[in-house]
Amino acid sequence: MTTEVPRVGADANVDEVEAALRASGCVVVERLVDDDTMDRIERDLEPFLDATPAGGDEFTGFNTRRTGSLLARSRDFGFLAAHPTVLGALDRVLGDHATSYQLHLTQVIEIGPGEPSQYVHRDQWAFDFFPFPAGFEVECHTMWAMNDFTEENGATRVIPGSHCWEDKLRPTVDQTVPAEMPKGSVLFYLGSLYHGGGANRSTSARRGVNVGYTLSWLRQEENQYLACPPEVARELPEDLARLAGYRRGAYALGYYGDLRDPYDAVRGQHADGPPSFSTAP
Ligand SMILES: O=C(O)CCC(=O)C(=O)O
Ligand SMILES: [Fe+2]
Repeated sequence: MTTEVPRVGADANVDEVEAALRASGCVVVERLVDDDTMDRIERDLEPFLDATPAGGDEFTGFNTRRTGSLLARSRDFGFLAAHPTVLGALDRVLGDHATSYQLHLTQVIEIGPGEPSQYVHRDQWAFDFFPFPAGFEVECHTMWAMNDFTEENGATRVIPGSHCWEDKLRPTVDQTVPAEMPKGSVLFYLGSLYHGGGANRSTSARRGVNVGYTLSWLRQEENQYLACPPEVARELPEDLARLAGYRRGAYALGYYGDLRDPYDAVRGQHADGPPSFSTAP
């Protein structure tokens, strides 16, 4: 029998979120942001959501739309991406074994009515199925409910505890449980957790804001330098631009030009100013 998804309230401290995430590979933090915040982000993104085509294969979903570049397309999105509870938990589960972590992808996933369940997978398979050592977490995702997530409308389905399972298994949907949650809640799940999008048997779309994070020495799934180029990143708070990838991932990783730190490109200091490579990443 599969256990339920652990859940905590919005007032939970980082220790509680970390403990659940380490034990189960997933956790829901209920109503971490208010409805207005989700509504503002949805309003910013509405034209892009409407213009997004459905997926072109079974994995992305023929009745599912994925709208990316969220940093560039919604000012309020940054509040989700850098929410203190999220960064606090990531500092523990990713930041404990890497110099830093970065955004991996930003997307609204809208599962339309009639979409079947997505196949159950590990997100870290994106790294060409490299067999990372068990317990060495390279990726963590958040899925924010833009509307209520129910079993009927396609709430993300997870297998709590499966982050400890062997790699390259093919669990079935009946081994999963739905991460039901009210609007404004967030589901955390490690890149090693077996999960998948749920089937939408309702008559309306399920919208979730999926923000992934990965160790800074790995390639990002969504290319942030194209999704959020320096002239756009310049409008963001510095910490957020750095989180997007405008910083070195370790001592020498990601420099450009004459040993410059990537954030210099955001500042527009390529041509002059002292070299910045000697500083900490
Ligand atoms: O939409 C969802 O609930 C999950 C989607 C997912 O796991 C994926 O596309 O990798
Ligand atoms: Fe996934």
